[in-house]
Amino acid sequence: MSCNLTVEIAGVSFKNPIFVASGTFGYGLETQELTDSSSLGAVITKSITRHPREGNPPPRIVETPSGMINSIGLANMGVERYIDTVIPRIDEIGTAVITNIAGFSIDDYLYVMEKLEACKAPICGYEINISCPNVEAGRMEFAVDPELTGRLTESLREVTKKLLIIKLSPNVTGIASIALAAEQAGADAVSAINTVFGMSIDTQSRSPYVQTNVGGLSGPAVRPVGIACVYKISRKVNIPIIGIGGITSANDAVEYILAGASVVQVGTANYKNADTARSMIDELELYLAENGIENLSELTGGVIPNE
Ligand code: RRO
Repeated sequence: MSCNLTVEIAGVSFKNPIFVASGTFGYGLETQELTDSSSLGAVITKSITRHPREGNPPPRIVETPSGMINSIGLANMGVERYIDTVIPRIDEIGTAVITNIAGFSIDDYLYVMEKLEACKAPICGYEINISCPNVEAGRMEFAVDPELTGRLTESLREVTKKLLIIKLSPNVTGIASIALAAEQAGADAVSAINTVFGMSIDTQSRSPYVQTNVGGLSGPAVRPVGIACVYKISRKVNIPIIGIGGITSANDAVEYILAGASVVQVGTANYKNADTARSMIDELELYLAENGIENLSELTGGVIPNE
């Protein structure tokens, strides 16, 4: 039996639903010796900002039970250099590229997007990071406020016809309300989740392991959090949901899809093995074949909730 893994989000077609998450795959060029990125559904870049950023002081990563805490602080090359050095090489990635944008004001986000639109960057869309847990200035201001999320989404929608995805934070009381605000303002999809606030302390030195004390927790430890967020969002919005958080196998991806995700992103697992996402594609095809499912879309939202 042949299974159809292709998925469409707002008219953009992807060869399969296995994407790699922002911040875990560089700009899509650094991993070429570690995996075949051309077989992935899409590559999401590290967040790009208006100006280059050094990020937070080290240590900025620590391993935790079934996961890790990061406090990178949005280190990136800035939009100018991204356009000069990465955009001309996008073809080498061999699959759809979605550029992740971060900022501290609506103006910041607009600046980066307008630059990319002006140079006709051959990317298929944008993932808008409103949910970085690791920067003090305007810390998650957009992610926690439906009105601000709506205003930002609306402003960006006016600038691009490309795919517009809003990446949500789990560190809020009502993630579905933020997703709804994004949908109503014209977003094509939402991604959920970014990392969960986390802290880990060395009991000898009494110092937190990351320099900023608190960071963002990711990996299998957060998978049930991500699945619950996707499930709650799917009850409130109609646009596609991109599931993220602790995915290490096709089975994990299927859990997200059953909860309501149309596609998924593999993040922290890339640090262990950058070939993880690629190897999940065959695994997913096997799952579909074994379960007599011809089209992946039949699975989306297929959870049978208890009464
Ligand atoms: O760079 C980071 O510290 C970071 C970002 Br932008 C983000 O969106 N999520 C995260 O866990 N870390």
